[in-house]
Amino acid sequence: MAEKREIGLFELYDKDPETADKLVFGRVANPDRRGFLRGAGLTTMCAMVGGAIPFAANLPAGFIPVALADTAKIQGKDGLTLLNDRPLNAETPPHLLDDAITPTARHFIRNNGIPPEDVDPETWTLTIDGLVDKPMKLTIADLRDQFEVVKEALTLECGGNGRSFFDPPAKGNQWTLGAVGCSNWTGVRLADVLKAAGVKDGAVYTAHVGADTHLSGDESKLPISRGVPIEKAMNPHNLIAFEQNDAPIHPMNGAPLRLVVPGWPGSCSHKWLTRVWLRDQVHDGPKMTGTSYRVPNRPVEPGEKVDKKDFVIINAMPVKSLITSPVTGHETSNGKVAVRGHAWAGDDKVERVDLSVDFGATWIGAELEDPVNPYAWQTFRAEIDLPQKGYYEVWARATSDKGVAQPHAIAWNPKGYLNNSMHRIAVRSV
Ligand SMILES: Nc1nc2c(c(=O)[nH]1)N[C@H]1C(S)=C(S)[C@@H](COP(=O)(O)O)O[C@H]1N2
Ligand SMILES: [Mo]
Repeated sequence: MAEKREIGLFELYDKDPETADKLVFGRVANPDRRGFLRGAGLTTMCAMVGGAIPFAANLPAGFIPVALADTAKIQGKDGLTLLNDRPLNAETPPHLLDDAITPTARHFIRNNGIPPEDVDPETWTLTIDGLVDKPMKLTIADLRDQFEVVKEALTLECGGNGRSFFDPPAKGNQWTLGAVGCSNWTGVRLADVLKAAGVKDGAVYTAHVGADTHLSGDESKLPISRGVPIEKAMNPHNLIAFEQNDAPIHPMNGAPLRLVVPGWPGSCSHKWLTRVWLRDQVHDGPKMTGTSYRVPNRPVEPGEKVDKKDFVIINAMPVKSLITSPVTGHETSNGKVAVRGHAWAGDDKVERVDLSVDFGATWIGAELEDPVNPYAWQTFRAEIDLPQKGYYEVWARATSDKGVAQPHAIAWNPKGYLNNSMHRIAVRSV
């Protein structure tokens, strides 16, 4: 239903609830109540929430039924929470991220524009140009034939994951915890392809281009084009991927070809990839400049105004962990709680994960697995005794091999990036 509209339902409800109501319910609602809902609009709405809405007339104007926001009916995706429909943004509830390898159906989606339709993997090409000795144009078959094909589990996290906890709030997608995943990706090493093209001396930065289109419909504009310093680009774990979990990439995760640049903001991992351009300067494409994917060069007060010139590009993502079991709100009747989750640390390795059930007074070291390969998240687990009946919180704190640990509080920044404060879940012993 999103295709023919100029803007998304969420944005429309935000900006113009009356028009949104008219579109969705087939009539303009009363100022406070939707009144006598009937006709095609209501039928459509009932179909979308999966049943009749007996009290539809009481739903205040401008309210989107929660069921619509909660169940993203995106083909091939399962249980994601929809944050926006145009562009499509959906995250995964923590308990659905329990697997060591994130199933494709549960990998989050972050789109900045409109994905290409009817992509043909047979005719898709990737151009490597700019500061290279031999510019190249490669099909996916060429990539498979000419380069070593590798498969790795790679952690991908949006730079804005955790933004919804910012106070004062930061504009943008209100990600809670689930703009992260660790799927298996199969492809060729970006570094191998760049080496084959011959990186010239003056190349300092990559620029990534994809086939998605700008929300405005303006074909001369790219929705996003970011890049990384050449040193990061040459890291052997960056892949030009054509498979996700041993199958074609999900259309919303960048089919048929995407970059996976693990450890850095997800925005470096360009989807629907058509071109990697080597530049003699820091790339200045859309979402690369201004305050996009940038943070102040110093700690700032929550709410502080920061001059644009004091923003720096985010490189590696910070150390972080996520409790994936039990689900928050869990009740235990045997005085024990088995805790499990994953931890990751940008370009570094996680050295330990500690858990607390007494609001951080004491910590229990969790069992921590090695990553299956560099840049895969690491699973931790522990069984904890709860001393008496009552309410507890489980807090998780990962520490990297550089000795850097997750903070209690958010390091606030104007655009809401890099929230790696500890994950807390509620548990009751009953
Ligand atoms: N072409 C293109 N690539 C893109 C984006 C996009 O909008 N267009 N979004 C980026 C951002 S901000 C993130 S966090 C990741 C998300 O990858 P996923 O949607 O596969 O989870 O893709 C990145 N690659
Ligand atoms: Mo992102």
